[in-house]
Amino acid sequence: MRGQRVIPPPHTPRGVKRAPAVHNADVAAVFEEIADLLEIENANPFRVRAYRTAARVIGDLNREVSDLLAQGADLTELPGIGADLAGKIQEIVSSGASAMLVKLRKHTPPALIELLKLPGLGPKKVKVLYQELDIHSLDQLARAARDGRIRNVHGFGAKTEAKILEAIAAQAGSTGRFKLAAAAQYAERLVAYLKAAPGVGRVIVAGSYRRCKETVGDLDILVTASRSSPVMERFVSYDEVADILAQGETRATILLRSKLQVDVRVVAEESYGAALHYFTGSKSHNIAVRKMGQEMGLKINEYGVFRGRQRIAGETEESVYGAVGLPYIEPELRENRGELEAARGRRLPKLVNLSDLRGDLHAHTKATDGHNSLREMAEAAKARGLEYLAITEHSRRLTVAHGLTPQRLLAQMDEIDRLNAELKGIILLKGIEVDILEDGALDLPDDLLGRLDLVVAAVHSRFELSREKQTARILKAMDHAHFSILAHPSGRLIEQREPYDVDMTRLIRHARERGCFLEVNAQPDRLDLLDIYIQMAKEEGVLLAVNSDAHSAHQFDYLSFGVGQARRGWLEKNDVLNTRPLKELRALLARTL
Ligand code: DGT
Ligand code: CA
Ligand code: CA
Repeated sequence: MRGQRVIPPPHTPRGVKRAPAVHNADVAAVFEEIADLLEIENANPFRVRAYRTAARVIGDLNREVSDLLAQGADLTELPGIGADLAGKIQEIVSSGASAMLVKLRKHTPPALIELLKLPGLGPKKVKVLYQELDIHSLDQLARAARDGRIRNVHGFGAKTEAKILEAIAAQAGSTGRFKLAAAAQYAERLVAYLKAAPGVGRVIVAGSYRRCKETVGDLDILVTASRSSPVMERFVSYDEVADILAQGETRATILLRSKLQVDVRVVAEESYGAALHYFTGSKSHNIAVRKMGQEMGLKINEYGVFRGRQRIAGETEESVYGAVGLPYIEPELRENRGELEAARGRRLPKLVNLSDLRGDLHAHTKATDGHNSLREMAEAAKARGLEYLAITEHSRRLTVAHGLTPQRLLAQMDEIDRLNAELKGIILLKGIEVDILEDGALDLPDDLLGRLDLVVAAVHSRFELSREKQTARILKAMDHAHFSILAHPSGRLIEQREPYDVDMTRLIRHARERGCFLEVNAQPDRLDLLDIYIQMAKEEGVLLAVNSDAHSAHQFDYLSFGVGQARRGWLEKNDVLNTRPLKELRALLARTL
């Protein structure tokens, strides 16, 4: 068999690049995709089935169909293959492609093709999701699954919903890193599981996770226990384990089904601080601290701080820092970006906490692309201890999100007035997330914007503009009399879309001159502004708003990730606009030029 293969079709001229060998699996895949796309198009079920049958027949052949063709075999002798399909097979084998598939792909929204690639989602389900929930991207699918909206769709249920989440996570995992919020879902369940092992003291996730990095490569879990073997046994028998990569007496590494890798280390209680410091990192911070120790004649490792053979610290992280003459440094600062100098000079920031937030200045309702009513959003914000919530729908230009026209915005403003008269313990602010148009104008009339409590403005189009044009566009928007906050200032979507090219330093300086603000958007795929620019904004004296950008009532949960990002940017309570009481906030917003 082998010797007979790869005979080029007779019409292939010498020296012309040949298409790579086409295998039966390739032909089958083309037919499967054709069947899927036909099904989404509501094609005749018999036609769909014919392609599926052909895919199976070719896929199961014990000889390469390209060999058969090269030998002049008649493919219509195969079960289920008529003249039409035989012709298509010939086409695929000789050209490596199918004109029919190319045409079908052109008709189908590209996002649906992406969804189809997700294991467990066939064309029937994709079609239902598209039609009933208006889902046309992987991101929207993930959001809907997390919000529990998929289980209510006919034919789905909670189990399918969970499977979808797992499949999405697996796909995210294939890029190597996990977004912090996704990692948190796996970490929390695993930590609770490990805590139940016999003899366990503390269980804490260290590494980049503890430093609140926007993505994590793997989880590093530290456990204190008198005996390590029960912890190790329990860890490797966790029900989400796909593979045990390493297993020793006090450490093990596993791969979860989601493709997230987890390291666990068991240490004695007396080494807790030293081990936590070591495994929290960052590596560069650790090396710098160790060097300080060396200069003082100390040895620092994951078991403790030693002078000669004597252990002088290590039970707590404070004791480790104390041994080198430093105050405690918060994990989010440990990137060797000036925190050691600041610690030496006793100039460390007192970082903002989630509980410092008094309000949220960016949220959507089902009037546009959110999922809950005004009242539901207000109640959810109140339940989280917030005192005010700005409703900031998209503006008309953003048609995919059913952006508001002036009339619809006016109607919502009236509704907010009515609701505010009724609600207790929470105040809704009238706002908008207005589009910054390509020329820097805002997407709604000035007089209308002037009647709002605040104007959040954002770029949602023309990401590809040159640095010069993009910068000029946003600077001009900031000059607008009613501009309050620049939302998700860099425009990046983590691992999906790079930031647009813009001179962030100029935007920050301009914000200071105009008396306006920048956002730290807490959505897990945004976490935008980026930490280094947050720090720069702080140094320039620009306040930042840590906003959820919630599209449903439980997305106020995301605020904790926004606060994590703010902490990575060294922000203190006073650097954050929405830690201010409402009266003070109103005064600050009114100062916007
Ligand atoms: P990741 O997982 O890529 O998001 O980033 P990390 O920071 O969690 O890195 P990882 O998991 O490789 O290691 C966890 C911590 O262990 C790291 O933050 C610092 C510490 N560590 C790892 N390797 C070394 C090393 O060679 N020297 C020192 N001093 N510390 C290390
Ligand atoms: Ca890690
Ligand atoms: Ca690790």
